[in-house]
Amino acid sequence: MPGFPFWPPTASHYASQINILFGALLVIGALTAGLVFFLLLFFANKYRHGSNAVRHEQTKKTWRFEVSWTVATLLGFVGLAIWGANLFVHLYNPPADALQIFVVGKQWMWKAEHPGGQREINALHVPVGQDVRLVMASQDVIHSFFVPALRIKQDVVPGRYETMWFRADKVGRYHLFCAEYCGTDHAHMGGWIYVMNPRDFGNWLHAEGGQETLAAQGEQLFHRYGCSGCHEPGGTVRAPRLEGVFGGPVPLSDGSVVIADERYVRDSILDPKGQVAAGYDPVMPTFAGQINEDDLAKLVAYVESIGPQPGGSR
Ligand code: HEC
Ligand SMILES: [Cu+2]
Repeated sequence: MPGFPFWPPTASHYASQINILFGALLVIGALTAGLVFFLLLFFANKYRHGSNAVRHEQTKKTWRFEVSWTVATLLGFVGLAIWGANLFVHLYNPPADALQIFVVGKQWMWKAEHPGGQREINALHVPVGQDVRLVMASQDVIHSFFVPALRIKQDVVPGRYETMWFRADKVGRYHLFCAEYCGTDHAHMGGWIYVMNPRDFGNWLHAEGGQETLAAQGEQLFHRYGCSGCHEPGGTVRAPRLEGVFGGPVPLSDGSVVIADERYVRDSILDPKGQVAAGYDPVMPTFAGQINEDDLAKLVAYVESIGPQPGGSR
């Protein structure tokens, strides 16, 4: 519905779907409320004090009618719930080949780190028509990453990664906000999402680039923080090699199995005793409070980069 004046721009496929869902909710809600209020007023008038409506006669039982309209509205609203849940689940199941960008919220800015090492503040450049996956963290308090034009909003809670994805389908510049009150300058925490055609995006990356990739920076940190001392051959401690770990199942000492995603790697660094890899002693020290979100993103990108290689094995 182009030009509908109450909507922010609609810049993704997902956003159009949300529009349709919103329209359906509005129409069905209005019809249901309209019917209820119509009946309310109709009967209030019919049986008003002094009207000559028949009051003493009990009409025949109406249970068929009551059951069918209760079931019909129930089914209708359960249907809406399933429709909405479906869209919601879609938002948290990114395609495997999505472009991955780390986003860190802090008082009072959004910082983004691209795989090629490009960094930006209060701006996010993305190519049109490509799946983009955001891995988001907060450096301090709860923030909320909100892009009305993409119809995405995700709270970012300190201490854990949140992920979300989108595919913008319209070139342009769209507002980015923080939608969770986070202190004095909350109102100014925001910026722009720049959706570019792929060639412009390539040029932008090139112009911003010239540094090392996120994973290469992560590799340096891997040595600087002493991770390599344990995780590479020749270490004094018996620790798992991290090559090929990412993306695969990891058996834990408590018998459970988890998939090694960004969140797992992050937790392994900040809270190593929380999930101990099976067959190893819980001797890894915690790095909580020593590594900031920017560096964590780099370390995670590094561990990810040495994950399963195409055609390689664990
Ligand atoms: C003192 C030695 C030591 C240091 C230093 C160390 N680790 Fe570990 N790490 C271990 C051991 C032992 C395990 C296995 C037990 C566990 O899961 O806690 C492990 C587990 C892990 C895992 C989970 C691996 C798996 O197979 O599931 C990751 C990821 C990890 N470490 C990353 C790091 C990073 C990144 C650093 C540096 C910031 C680091 N480690 C520093 C000893 C160490
Ligand atoms: Cu905020």
